[in-house]
Amino acid sequence: MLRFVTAGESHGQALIAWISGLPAGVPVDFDFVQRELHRRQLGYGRGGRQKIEKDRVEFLSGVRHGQTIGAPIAMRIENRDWANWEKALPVEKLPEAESAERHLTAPRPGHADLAGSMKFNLHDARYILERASARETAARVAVGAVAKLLLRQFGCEVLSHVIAVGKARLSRAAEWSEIQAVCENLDSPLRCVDAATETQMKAEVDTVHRAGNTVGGIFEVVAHNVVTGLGTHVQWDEKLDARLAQAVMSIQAVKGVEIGAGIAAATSYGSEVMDEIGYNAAAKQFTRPSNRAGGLEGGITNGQDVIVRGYLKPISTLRTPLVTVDMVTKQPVSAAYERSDVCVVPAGGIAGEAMVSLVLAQAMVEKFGGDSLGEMRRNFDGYVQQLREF
Ligand code: EPS
Repeated sequence: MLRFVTAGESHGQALIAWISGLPAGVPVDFDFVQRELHRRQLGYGRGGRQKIEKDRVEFLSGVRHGQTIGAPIAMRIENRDWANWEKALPVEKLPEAESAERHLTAPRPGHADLAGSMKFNLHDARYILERASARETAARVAVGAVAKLLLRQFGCEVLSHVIAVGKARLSRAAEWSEIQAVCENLDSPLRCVDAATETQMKAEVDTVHRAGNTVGGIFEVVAHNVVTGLGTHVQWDEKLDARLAQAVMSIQAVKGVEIGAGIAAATSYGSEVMDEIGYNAAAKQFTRPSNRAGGLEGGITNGQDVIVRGYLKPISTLRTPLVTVDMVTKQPVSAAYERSDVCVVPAGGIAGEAMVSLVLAQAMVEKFGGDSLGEMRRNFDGYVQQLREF
């Protein structure tokens, strides 16, 4: 079973990522993992924090001589900002340093601040927001990168692009080659495949930035070359579309998840939604003229690209703050503001790639198993042969 968890707070010493259940013998491309971390930090509309951090993964276990050994992999990502918070958030209780503590009692509407403080019975939202922060996605991207390395062994690649920022929206489908190109280009401001739409997206970011506001949007994750038959229709919690939806919904600020034509399909007729089936006898392959199902039918991958969209609300830390209530005095006050991103949609997409990769890697390990990559590959190859002979 492939499992992963993260630990760490936004302004603590470090983020920790842990993944277990990978077969032994998966080559680890360290530059690739570091590049994934770097990709998450990019994007037009990011805040001051990304100027402080230079996220890098240190592997602590489970990888030796450049490959996995089947043991749990632990990774550490240093928070450079810790140096500025060491006095405010010491591990020990230091009465002499109480004046340096940075309590936060004006919860931001939309953030976990108030609900979390009430639930944990803490009159300081600092303890909640430190963990609720999307900084945690750096750890997910680290484990996601390892999942990508496994998928890569079976020819599968997972990338993302931005299809909407505020009201600016890409009005056409993107080709896989376009998504590859825009992901290659680390100078792309918002990872949008269409230059004119990207200009409109940047204008949205500029407008809200000037107003002290924030803006959300939509990212689209595409998994290319996914084998037919991952996931199953037989139980609700084993359906791969449901598992993908949970994984992407769990990303901070994501409020909706769509698979394929998802939302538009609800207001279309059946003939406009389904992907007709053909057969290429020479290639011994079933074919589809379209992919509105987003690569999933009955909770099972059908060999088409898997397409998952995450809908992000605008982030809840506003420079022009909203009205809230102080958790201690119960008086109306302005919501807390320290610094903030204006738009995190490109970064959300990188977290989305990680989550989709992790779910696909889990499904691959479940279906093809094996303690070593060689054993898993034999199982995979035998199954692919079965598909060819179907
Ligand atoms: C983030 C780091 C955070 C925020 C952001 C994501 O850093 P700081 O709070 O120090 O500015 O920039 O977190 C949020 C969007 C949020 O709502 O908490 C990061 O590294 O991605």
